[in-house]
Amino acid sequence: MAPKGILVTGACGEIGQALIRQLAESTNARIITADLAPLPEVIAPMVSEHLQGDLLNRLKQLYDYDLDVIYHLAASLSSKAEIATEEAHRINVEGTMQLLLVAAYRSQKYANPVKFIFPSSIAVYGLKDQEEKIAAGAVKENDFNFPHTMYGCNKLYCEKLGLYYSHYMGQHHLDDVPPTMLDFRAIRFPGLISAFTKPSGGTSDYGPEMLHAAAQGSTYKCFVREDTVIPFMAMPDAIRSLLLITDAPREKISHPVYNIRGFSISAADFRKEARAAFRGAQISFQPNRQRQGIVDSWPMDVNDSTAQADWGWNAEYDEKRFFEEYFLPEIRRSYAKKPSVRTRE
Ligand code: AKB
Repeated sequence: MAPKGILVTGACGEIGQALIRQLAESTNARIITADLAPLPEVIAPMVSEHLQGDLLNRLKQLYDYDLDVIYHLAASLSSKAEIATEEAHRINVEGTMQLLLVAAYRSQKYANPVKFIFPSSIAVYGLKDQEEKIAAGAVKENDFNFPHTMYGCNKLYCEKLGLYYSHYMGQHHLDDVPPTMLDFRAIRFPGLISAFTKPSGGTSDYGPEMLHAAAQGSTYKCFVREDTVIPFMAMPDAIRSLLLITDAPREKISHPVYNIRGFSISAADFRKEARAAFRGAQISFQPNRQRQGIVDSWPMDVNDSTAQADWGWNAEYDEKRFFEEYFLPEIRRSYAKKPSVRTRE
């Protein structure tokens, strides 16, 4: 049966735009969106209704919608959240908490568990130093849950809130007939890279920023060291993971939160790829202490075997396929008409 209503918060962000395109193509559900900003013109026709403004001011209205699935993408990302911690807490924690209450209320009232899909992040991990980071390798979900950032703390806590509202709220699991609980599912995303949009406010942004700058013929000063390694993922894989976890039967979801990975890559290797693809790409390294500290606390890689086992996850794009079959062809197409783009075929 087709879902009745899907809510996407943070609809104007990178994941939001890519997800809405995919949902509009693959479902006939009513798509309701929310964001501080108006929807981009190309996205607006795909959406039934857009709630513009602060999510926390639109909550009353949200209780009235017939929703099967909520993709709660709105967030203040790691670098921005470090500058405005209180605002980040309000957006990341208070916003999530209130939306969980909407989902919990609807699940119980209509005895139909609303699926609450939550993008968490590698920011929930906190490695002490380079030595620990290298020794840790690909981390598992329950390891190193000691975030160094406000954003990481917010994401980790919201994972716990999701587990609470989907399993334990009111301790009704101890009753003979517990009420229908919402269905919370979370994915910890690595850094994401889209060929169509550029990120802002995050710390993994140096990867996509460098590649987009090279494609546009602009110079780029990378704010982390050359030897920095964290996992990244192609945006189409990220969208596929959201749809896969949404569609997985509930009994297959053995964990409230899953790691997923695409490929781990160093900042130096991003530059190598950018230079090979775009003649004369001007990329230098000028590490920023605070932002470097954030990525140094994130793992080099994550272990996603639980997602593979539970809902058949496997990234389609490794590093080679990412550049050759997704990023370079798409970005060449999208910047093709701009004379400043000098590409090497
Ligand atoms: C960020 O850099 O804050 C995000 C993330 C890794 O969650 N892209």
